[in-house]
Amino acid sequence: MRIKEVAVLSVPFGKGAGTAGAELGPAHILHAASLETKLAELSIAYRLAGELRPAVQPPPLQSANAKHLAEVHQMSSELAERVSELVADGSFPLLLGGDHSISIGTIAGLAEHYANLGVIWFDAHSDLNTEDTSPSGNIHGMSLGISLGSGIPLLTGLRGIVPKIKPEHVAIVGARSLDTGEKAYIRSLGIACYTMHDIDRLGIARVMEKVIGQFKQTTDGVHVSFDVDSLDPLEAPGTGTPVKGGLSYREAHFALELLYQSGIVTSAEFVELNPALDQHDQTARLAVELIGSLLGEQIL
Ligand code: 6HN
Ligand code: MN
Ligand code: MN
Ligand code: MN
Repeated sequence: MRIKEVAVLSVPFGKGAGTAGAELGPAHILHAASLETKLAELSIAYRLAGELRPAVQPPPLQSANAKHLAEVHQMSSELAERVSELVADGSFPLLLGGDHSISIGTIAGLAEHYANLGVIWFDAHSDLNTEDTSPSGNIHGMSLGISLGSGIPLLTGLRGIVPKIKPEHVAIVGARSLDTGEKAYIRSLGIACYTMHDIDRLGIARVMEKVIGQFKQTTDGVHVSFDVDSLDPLEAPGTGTPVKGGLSYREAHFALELLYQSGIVTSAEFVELNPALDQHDQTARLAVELIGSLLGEQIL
């Protein structure tokens, strides 16, 4: 990737998740785990672009099964605008979450610049629920579906582009906890979903080669949405919805190293770090290391 400058934007938002604490993520990535030290080591241009913190409490919105819809809507629309500005500036947006509902805003902002945006969704889950299928009502479990145009019109319609992304430009990596409605959705749209079973069978290298092959000719930008619960909880305990049997330390690094080498990535976000559940900032430190791999850190 030819990056002019990485622009780091903090999104301390946790109301899309069922467990509080993800709003503390950016502070821990920046301070406890020192992202700036890592970025400085990489000899790439970067700047801290501040944080997105909506000023006023929005009036509540009616919804059948979507908790904190008003807050998620307000955050998403402000984030979409900020992300769009960062891309217009020629920057590589690097978002620090926050829970995974922030992707709704991130992808809405990116979609203004990329007609064929690819999205690589590292996650134990697929976040493809709608109000009708969600077992929890937590919007962080709906964000990929919303970006694909399915779900609450207030959110799918952000910035007037519906859908933001096409099913053939999505790849989910690391899945191992899918709800019934999500499985049906994946099958009916033919979404590329590399489960942990696939990763066990093929190896992470082959999986990432397939993803890169899927996107290389057909997308005009690629966003990496990295939910830290894609990682095995033994490596990354600091997250609200941990699921056993996830990506190992090296599988995660290797996947991101391969993405760096591919040169296709144009933006990224690291989400679902919950410092309140972390152990001695282990997960925050791993997130910073993984950002290093995605941005070109090499062993030798
Ligand atoms: N995430 N599928 C579950 C739900 O409540 O919809 C879990 C979602 C987790 C969302 O981790 O970003
Ligand atoms: Mn997620
Ligand atoms: Mn998840
Ligand atoms: Mn979660």
